Amino acid sequence: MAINLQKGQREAINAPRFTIGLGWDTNSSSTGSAFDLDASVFVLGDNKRLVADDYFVFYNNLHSPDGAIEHTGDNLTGDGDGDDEQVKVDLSKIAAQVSEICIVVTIHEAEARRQNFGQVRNSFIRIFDTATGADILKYELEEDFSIETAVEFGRIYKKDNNWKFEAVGVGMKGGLQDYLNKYQ
Ligand SMILES: [Ca+2]
Ligand SMILES: [Ca+2]
Repeated sequence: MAINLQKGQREAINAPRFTIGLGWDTNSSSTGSAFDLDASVFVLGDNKRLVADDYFVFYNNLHSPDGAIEHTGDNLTGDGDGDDEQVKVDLSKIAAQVSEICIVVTIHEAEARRQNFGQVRNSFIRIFDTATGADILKYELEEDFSIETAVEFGRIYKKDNNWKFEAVGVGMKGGLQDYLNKYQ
């Protein structure tokens, strides 16, 4: 059974290959235009910067160069229960200098479409064992977001050679470029 985390809690990930599932529901009728949320990961070194530019894995760069991280593709609507987008991680392939994987969700063209996380419901991040499908952990974002257009759902980091997940749930008004400015 999955462990349900609260904001700020941490939990070990004891699986060499795991999948990060992200889900959300939106109400496009409230804004009149399509609502597209995007999951992205920033693969960072000890200095909290991208290991290299192409370690920014998102809908236009689905694989990290070491082959450890795979984004399974862009979901354009968020319709339905369960994971809307997924990122697979294979720790056996991960580059030695990687110490953190930061997972964010942004709203595509949020400003032009006048959309924000105040209109997003049922958002969660979960991690399961890719090989067995067994649930490891889940974090449902219960925060009442309003003007935020980007949210860091969680981060996975290496400590004493073990990998752990932290439920972050911190939003901001901005987009992918702002995270790139921070991590590049
Ligand atoms: Ca998307
Ligand atoms: Ca959904």
